[in-house]
Order: sequence, then C-alpha cells, then structure tokens
Amino acid sequence: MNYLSINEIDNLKLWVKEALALKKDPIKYQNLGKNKTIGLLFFNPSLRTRLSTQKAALNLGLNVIVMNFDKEGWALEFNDGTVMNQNKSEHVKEAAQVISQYCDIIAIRAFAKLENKAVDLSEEVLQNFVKYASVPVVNMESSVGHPLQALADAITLEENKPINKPKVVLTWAPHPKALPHAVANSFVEMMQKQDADFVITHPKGYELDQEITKNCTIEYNQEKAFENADFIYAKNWSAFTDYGKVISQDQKWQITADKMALTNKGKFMHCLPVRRNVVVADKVLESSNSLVIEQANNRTFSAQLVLKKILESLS
Ligand code: SN0
Repeated sequence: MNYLSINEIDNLKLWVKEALALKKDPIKYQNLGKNKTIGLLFFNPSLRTRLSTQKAALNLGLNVIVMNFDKEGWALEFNDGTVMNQNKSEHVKEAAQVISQYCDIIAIRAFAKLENKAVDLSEEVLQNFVKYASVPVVNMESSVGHPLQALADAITLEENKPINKPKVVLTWAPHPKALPHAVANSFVEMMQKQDADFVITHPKGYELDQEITKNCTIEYNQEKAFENADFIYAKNWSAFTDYGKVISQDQKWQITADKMALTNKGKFMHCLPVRRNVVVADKVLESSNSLVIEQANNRTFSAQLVLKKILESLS
C-alpha cells in the first residue's frame, strides 16, 4: 500500500475516527513497527512534516532514517536514457532500489518547482520513486498534493465542527513568493469527501486545476464567501493557468479580524508556515478561534494512521 493522494482514502469518516482513537492512545501499537525502518527523504525544507512523521513512526516502534536529499544527496537524474555528463550524479533507478534495501517504507517530500507545468503534474520525483522502489511510498508533499496535511485537516474539522454540515471556505491569500498548489489541491480533494457546504474564493486568474475543483463552488467575492462560514482555511498559491506566476499580491485579500467578523464565529485554519500580516493578521492568528497549532498537532495522528495501515499491509 502506498499513500500518494487523498484518493487512497476509501472511507474518510472511518479514517478520521481511527486517527482520533490513535490520538487518545498513541502508543497502543508501539510494537507494530518493531525492527522495521522508515526513510524520510527531503528535497525541500520542513518543520511539521519532518517532526510529526518521525514522531508518528516512533509511536509505532519504527526506526527512522532522515536524509536531506537536496543538501546531502547526489543530484538525481529522472529522465530515461540521458547521457549523464552534466551535473546529475546518480539516476533515480539506482537510488530508489538502493534505498529500498535499507528501508521498509520510503516517505518523500519534493515540491513543485513551478517551472514546467507538465513535469510538476507528472510528480516526477514521487512517481519515479514509486516506479523503482520495491517498498511502499508515502507522499510528504509532492508537486501536486499534500495528503498528510489534508488528512490532518479532516481530523481538525471533525473535532471542531459546530454542526453536522458546516460551511467551509478555502480562501486564497496574498504572499510575496510563488507557492505550490499542493496544499490547496489536497484540501479540495478531501473536502469533496465531506458532508459540508464548501466554497473556494480567490481573485480571478487564481483558478486551481479544474480537474481537481470540478463541481466545486467558486465565489470571486471574498467577503460574500465568508458570510456564515464555520471555517476559514487560508492558503496562498501561485497561478495555475499562467503557471507558477504571482499575478496579484493584493493586500485586500489578507485575512483580517474585520473579515472574520462576517463569519459564523468561524475558526481560522492554515497549514503553516504562515507569513504574519501578509496572509493573516496577528489578531486572527492569535485569537481563540485559530486552530493552526492543533492542526499541526494532528499531523502526528494523520501520519500515524497512514503508517499503521501500511505496516498492517506488510504483515
Ligand atoms: C509550502 C507550500 O506548499 O506552500 C509548504 C506548506 C506546507 N510553503 C512554503 O513554501 C512557504 C514558504 C514561505 O517562504 O513562506
């Protein structure tokens, strides 16, 4: 079993229920991973993903190896048949097979480079490891999705929803840099499995991949979208159509206390790291309605549930 996208979740309700049970008793399965090893491969920075996945693995008795591939690994070649006389030292074919001999599970973080849409959509790094590794692979944010984050968000929504069918708004927010679509994509895919009134709001030109947002309600007026919302999930992403471009940094889209006042005592969510007073005002981030720290806490239990299911599939 791999965990590559939200679409691997057959029954989100049951997964969230099981994750909440793990949260109550995190070391219940402390022997499940005994004498097995997970390798965490990072091609980009990480705080929550690295520490929560490691914590989840330790809770299951796994040994953990971490490698910062971008800084400490050989530069990898991904294309077939290349004459490797430039700056790439090793092909993913050998790397993935070798790492599979040391690890029972491989987890990979490799962001979108936002240079070539087709390459990013192919999830070059993740899918090549899937192809050439002989062990299960976990997505710790690929160029397309961040399914461990979205599963943690589903746990947080379940714990905090005031009614059975809450109104949940995914809002674009400004940012100085071009950011990937992965967090937003997986959040949308997760919300499509929820019983919720789900609305996406962003400036014109920031439409996400329509293959992913099909059937979603899009409201270009942010204040209108916020009306009566129970949850505001903020995230910046770069343009998808004009691929990887920053076409607006309009501060009118920042999440402020005035905007939160339009909601139904809405809870604020963000995956972190967050740029204060650009994406969200201090007052909102620090208010009692902010769930960001609890979202990060739930990363442990989302990772632990996924690793538990993979370990069970091995035995
Ligand atoms: C990443 C993203 O995909 O948007 C990871 C989020 C979990 N975020 C960033 O790269 C933020 C970088 C910054 O400088 O604010």
